[in-house]
Amino acid sequence: MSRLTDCIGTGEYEVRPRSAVPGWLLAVVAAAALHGCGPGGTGDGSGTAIDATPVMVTADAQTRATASFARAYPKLTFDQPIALVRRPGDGSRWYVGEKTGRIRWFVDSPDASTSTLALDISSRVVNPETFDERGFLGVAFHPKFAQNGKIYVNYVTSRPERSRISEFASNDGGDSFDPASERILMEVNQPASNHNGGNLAFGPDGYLYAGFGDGGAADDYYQNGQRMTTVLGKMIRIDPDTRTGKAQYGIPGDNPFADNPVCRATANRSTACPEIWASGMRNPWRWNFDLETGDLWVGDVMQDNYEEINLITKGANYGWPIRQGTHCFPTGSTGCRTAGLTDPVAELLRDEGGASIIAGYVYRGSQTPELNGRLIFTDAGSGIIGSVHRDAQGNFVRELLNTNADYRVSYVSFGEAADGEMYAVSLRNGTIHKLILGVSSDGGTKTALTPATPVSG
Ligand SMILES: [Ca+2]
Repeated sequence: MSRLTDCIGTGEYEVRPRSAVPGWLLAVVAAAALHGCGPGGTGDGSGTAIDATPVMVTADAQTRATASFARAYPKLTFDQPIALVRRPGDGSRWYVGEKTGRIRWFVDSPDASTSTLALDISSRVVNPETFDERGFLGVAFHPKFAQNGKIYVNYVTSRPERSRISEFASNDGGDSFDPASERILMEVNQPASNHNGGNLAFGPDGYLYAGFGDGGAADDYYQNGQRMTTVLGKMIRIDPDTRTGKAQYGIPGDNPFADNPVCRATANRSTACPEIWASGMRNPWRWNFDLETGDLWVGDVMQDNYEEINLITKGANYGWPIRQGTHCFPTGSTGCRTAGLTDPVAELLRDEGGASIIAGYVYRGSQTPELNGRLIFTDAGSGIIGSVHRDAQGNFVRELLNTNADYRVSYVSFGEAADGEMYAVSLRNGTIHKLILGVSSDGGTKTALTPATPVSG
């Protein structure tokens, strides 16, 4: 048993490492400091319905794929990369978000050796040490970027410490972004350094989604998970192209609480925030839309024992801090409320390597058809790789594809290439890695492929 008490404001964690996993402590501390600590997922961009009580199958003995991360673009390293995105409809280059407050791009070629600085707002970002959940945390291109040149970023400011969602504009098609073009859409006070969420993505509906953690500390100390008068502990959905009232964004008319006045960073209010798409999250750090189905898959970083993969539907409540995974919280308690709460479709236990779940994309590539339609995930604390998919009966099946992955690397975010292949960034090493897949028929989860290029350090 290993116990991790994550999400303390200082980013310090108490861990009792498993002797069989050298380095666990370091890896978990690193991971938890960044994402650790956060529950829930929310929001479904497509309206795809799922059962309120998912049926979960966690293991089977069928032929399974194994997976590993192989170093890609070996001539390139970045400064604490946390995002890997593309311009809509363009596979010619990657953009890398760095936690220190910069965006760089490079030509998508295996031997790429240089990257170009496109935006530097590091002076506006709270000092982001490597093992700190604050910093520059997310970036998303407007779906009509080719026409309007706009991107959106999510970062944590200092004095006061707030999460900020801003728009920046490019006048040269994305070669650079003007730091003076910043339009602040939203700011949210952050009572503690951890659980900031940080991801941004446009749904197939054209709206901008964001995830916020519960405000930090531990045990939902600030009681935001179930509090509907704050966007903390929520998935939100806004329209950056319109304005509602005095807000710098619009409220989509079909949001669950669309008729309520917009939320403000510090305002006391009695009605649910109209920005909310789903609630009951702890720290929805990484999540993505399945471009084929529109499903929104959210990895919600949990506290003690059960990391969550959630499939988000409009208005659903994902339970934090009443539930953790498919269990009552606090761990070991019984008889908790379940009515009106939606459990995750899959969970990753602490003893399996769950510390800071990192949801990737639903694989839609062609190089490994046996993984088609599977949500790929990893964990920043253990490097474990797994997938979730629906079987023929509609049950959700979680499979662990690699339990021997390199826990030292701290993969914190995925990127989806134009051809559907999947990549991940290493916060710790500053490197980019491609998900390499193979097939094993041994039914065991301990057989892993050796990365094509060993990871150093
Ligand atoms: Ca939950």
